[in-house]
Amino acid sequence: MSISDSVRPWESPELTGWRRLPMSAVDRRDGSVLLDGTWRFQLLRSPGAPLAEEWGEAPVPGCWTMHDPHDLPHYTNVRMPFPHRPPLVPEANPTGVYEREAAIPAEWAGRRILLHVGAAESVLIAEVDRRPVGIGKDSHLASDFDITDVVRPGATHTLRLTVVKWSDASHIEDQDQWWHGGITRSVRLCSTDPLYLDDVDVRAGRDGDLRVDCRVRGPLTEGWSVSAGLEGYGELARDTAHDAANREQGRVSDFLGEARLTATVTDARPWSAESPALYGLTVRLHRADGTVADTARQRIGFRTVEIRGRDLLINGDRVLIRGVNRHDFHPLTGRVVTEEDMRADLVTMKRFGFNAVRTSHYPNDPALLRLTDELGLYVVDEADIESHDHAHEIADDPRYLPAFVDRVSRMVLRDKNHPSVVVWSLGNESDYGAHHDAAAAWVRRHDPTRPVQYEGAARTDWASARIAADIACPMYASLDEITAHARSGEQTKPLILCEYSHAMGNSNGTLADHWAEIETTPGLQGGFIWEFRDHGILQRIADGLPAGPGTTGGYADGIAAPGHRWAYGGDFGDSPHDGAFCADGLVLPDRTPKPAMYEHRELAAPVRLSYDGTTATVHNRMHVRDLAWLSAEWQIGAEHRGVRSEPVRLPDLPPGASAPLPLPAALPDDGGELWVTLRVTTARDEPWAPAGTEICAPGIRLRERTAAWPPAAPGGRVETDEEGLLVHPLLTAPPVLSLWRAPTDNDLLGGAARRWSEWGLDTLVRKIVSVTHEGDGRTTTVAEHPTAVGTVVHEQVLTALADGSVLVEETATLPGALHDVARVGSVLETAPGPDSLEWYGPGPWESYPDRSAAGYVSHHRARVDDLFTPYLRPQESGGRNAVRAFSLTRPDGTGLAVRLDAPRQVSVTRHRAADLAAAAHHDELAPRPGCVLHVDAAHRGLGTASCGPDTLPRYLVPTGTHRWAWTLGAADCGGAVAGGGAAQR
Ligand code: IPT
Repeated sequence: MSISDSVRPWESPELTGWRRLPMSAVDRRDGSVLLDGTWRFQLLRSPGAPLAEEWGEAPVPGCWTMHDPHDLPHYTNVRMPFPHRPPLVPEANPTGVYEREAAIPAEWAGRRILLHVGAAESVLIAEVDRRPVGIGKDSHLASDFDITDVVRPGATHTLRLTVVKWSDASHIEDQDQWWHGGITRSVRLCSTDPLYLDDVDVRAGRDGDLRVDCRVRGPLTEGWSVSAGLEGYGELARDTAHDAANREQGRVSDFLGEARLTATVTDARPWSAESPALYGLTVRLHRADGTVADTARQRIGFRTVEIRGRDLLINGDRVLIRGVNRHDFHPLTGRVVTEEDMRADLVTMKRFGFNAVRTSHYPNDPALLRLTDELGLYVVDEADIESHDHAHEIADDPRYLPAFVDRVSRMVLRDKNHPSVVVWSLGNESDYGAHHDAAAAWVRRHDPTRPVQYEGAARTDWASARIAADIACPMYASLDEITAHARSGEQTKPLILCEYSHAMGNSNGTLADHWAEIETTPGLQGGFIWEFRDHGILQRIADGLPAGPGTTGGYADGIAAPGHRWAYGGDFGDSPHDGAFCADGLVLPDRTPKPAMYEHRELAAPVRLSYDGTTATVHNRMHVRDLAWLSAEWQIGAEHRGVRSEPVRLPDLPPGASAPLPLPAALPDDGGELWVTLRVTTARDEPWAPAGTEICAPGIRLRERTAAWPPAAPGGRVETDEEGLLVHPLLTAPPVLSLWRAPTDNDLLGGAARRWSEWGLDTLVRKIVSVTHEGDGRTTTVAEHPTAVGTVVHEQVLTALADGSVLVEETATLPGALHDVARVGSVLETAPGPDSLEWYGPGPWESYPDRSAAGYVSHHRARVDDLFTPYLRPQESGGRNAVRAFSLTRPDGTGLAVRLDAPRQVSVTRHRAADLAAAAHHDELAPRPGCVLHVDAAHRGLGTASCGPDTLPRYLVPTGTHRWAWTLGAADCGGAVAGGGAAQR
């Protein structure tokens, strides 16, 4: 019987590891042997099942759930995937056995040899030549085992890593994400001298004070020493007084040595997200003869984090936290992410104005923190603890106390030297118990330089003085609640939402409202959007399996290639499951930004523009940088004249300052609106953006429209059918009333969609009350639309205009019971052919009434297919807010042109709302040959009700009478969007 059979480490929460080495901040990759690649593999039914004769193969790192058909990904949010009470797990417990030979370098003779496993999910049992060498738990931190005694340098040994999927630890790794099994980070062999740096603890403040504490282990014969050099500075001084005091107090022994080095770097450039200045630090451990036994290299940054009153200060500055939550996710490899993947995630965040990331809900690969140090992102580093389903039972269950402290302390030990880490988080959604206080106490003692947060410790009392809550970090609190708290006089600490603005599907409504309050309300300091990326796994439709590692060409521009789809909960036959709730990111599974990213980018812009009627003013909104890294040009978008651009020189502006900006020289006056946009780009290469990358595009309106409505005099005849509906050669379906949209995830989970179906808005019935034709060809149709709670009366007046277009004037009166419909507007369908839309209004991005801060008013052009955002689960998509006019044309320029009486919500797609609502995935949708066109008098905001607050009352569609008017003409005879071409990017 093996150790594991008798101990059952997968059902022993008090066993957090066995013979696993203490965590350390010393990076041992240099000179190590990487064991990533193809390993022998078998998947057992349970940890006790016998091994088969035959071995298969598996990639390391890799999730077997992404390539082994016997155990596929399973998605649950809160619920555990099995009914067992903690710490128990099912007998059927997929267990992956990984094996390979490893040659121990001959030159490691006499050295200490370590086996390093980056991460394994969820229990790791390591053996060398069938001898157990250690056990590790915590699926998101490394385990290191000392294997010196069981290997021989120059020889080859068999490594076996047995990974048990379900364990007591699964109950505290119940994060909202796919369940996987596997070895998810790199495996290595490392070596050290017998005398080695056990740990190095760096403290570097913004004033340039540097302190390096070293712990040394090994044969500590008299005379060993440490030294260190800092790039651009030179050698650090030994703090002999500190070391002598240590010795006097009897704090030195023959198995643990401690030494402190210090420096005052008077000209140190502070590290910040805006200006992430890093300095290379090399720490050396010397033997008594002066030779170097061990070296630790690290890039460090000088920065100070403190809380003063209710402000979190970074280098003394109250920096607004524009954060996002990030999971380790990849659509082909599950939880395995490469350094390039991590860099791409972070670069995307930087390009879209984020300055902070929360490692929800576990420590990431150490590479992530090296990258946040380098690129400049503040990090809330979060421990791997979420006991959501059994939160209350576990938070005070003494069997789990060691695991809580273990997980938090090991994260802190590993990550403490990263300047980007500004806050420690004790985990997520695990109720609140003594274990949290125990872990917080450990952190306070070990690292008093950073605040500690845990949402659960202050859930009901944001001013709580609890040890685990330096920051009030609620999730999904409403804007009213947080502003009321900030104004209550009771606020005692910074309020930074750990999660807000749930990005599921077409979402992030009211982001601009949030930021307007945050920027003007002392005490509110930002938050972290939930979340960065949609967790859609690329799935082959034919066999239902994950496309898996190595698949190429499986997606592009956010869209799964033919024969594939983005899978979410339930798509692998997983049960119970939580459907598309894992698709709640700001970017699609392949990292294509959703339109909400542009909204965030503009709200977070380093440069802002204002106009007081005569003068334009540019504001530098940064804390550290001036404007020298940015270039700009004016884009002039006159309503009837197309777009042209003109260079502009940004003034020399220190952080926080403002200055007038000369407007473009010759501004057209064509009777229409006049907007100018300041297109701001990077002037030179930034580590996260090549020169020329667009950073923001703030716009200002210089003149309002003066032209009269309607744009042409009546004349001619309108053709209608017997129901009074327009008959027009460009249309296959005439304009009729629409009150519904394909429910967004917010509409569905927030309850609006259910109400709409109960009312019957999705199957609106039209009953004609009267059709009247006037002598001049005008047709007036009055129709009633009975719903389950009241009747909507719709009147449509069609008039032919002298320029050949048709004027459509409409009113719709909603009874009081229809207090929250999706939209009030017209829907029509065009004949096949037109495939390109040009519009005058905000753009180019998709926008909705409560998510419309990003667009700048200009002439925009896009292919119809590109207007539609492929949100993972098909839903309302592709809208453009505040459109003034548009033309929808074929490649030869012919098609239809629409002018609107006022800025209106418009959408042009290939799908009827009902098509979208009926489909669960995009492969089930057949694009229509023509276009489906919506022109809305009013359109409901998006809100974030799939998890959190719905939109604000002012973005709901009011009851009563709505009026709207528009003209429909041919694009080739006086088209709507005249002039010299649209904005192109
Ligand atoms: C919150 C979780 O912390 C996060 O992991 C995710 O599930 C998010 O919600 C929703 O997508 S918890 C929720 C119960 C508020």
